Amino acid sequence: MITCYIGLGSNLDDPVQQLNQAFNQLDTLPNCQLLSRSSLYQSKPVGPQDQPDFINAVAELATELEPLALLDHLQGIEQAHHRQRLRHWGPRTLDLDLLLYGEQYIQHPRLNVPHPEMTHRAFVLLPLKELNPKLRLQQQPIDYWLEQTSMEGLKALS
Ligand code: ROI
Repeated sequence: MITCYIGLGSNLDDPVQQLNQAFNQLDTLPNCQLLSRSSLYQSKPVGPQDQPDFINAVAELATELEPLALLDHLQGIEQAHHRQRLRHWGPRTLDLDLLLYGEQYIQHPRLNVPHPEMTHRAFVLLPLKELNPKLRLQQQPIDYWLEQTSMEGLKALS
């Protein structure tokens, strides 16, 4: 079993429900078990500002799937949520990003792990810290990255 972390994001069509459903779907993937789910966070969009705020969260998943097989399943869940690529960095019903896959580094045309942007994004770092405060990213404790990242526009939902 490998422990991996998946970032969830939505800013269309009842984002809270999109994320709650996605957590359940992650738990039902073959050879996977949802270990824990972070709180939900509301965040200002990174990228174009003329779109709704996002709801973000992180899932901790134990898996026996290989990374690309897991990616196929994540994209299947996105499709089930009618994910459409309307515009680059535009609004979406559901985004599932494979952030970390154990300690592995993966460089593949379809997949880069650790996720290249994750150390700069408060809406990823804060829920991730909730799940694993001792996590290290690029040899640094997660707090190192959080200290360099603006928390503006980010709030935990009850
Ligand atoms: N902005 C926020 N706040 N949350 C996201 O999940 C998110 N996802 C994206 C872009 C459009 C880059 N901006 C985001 O893909």
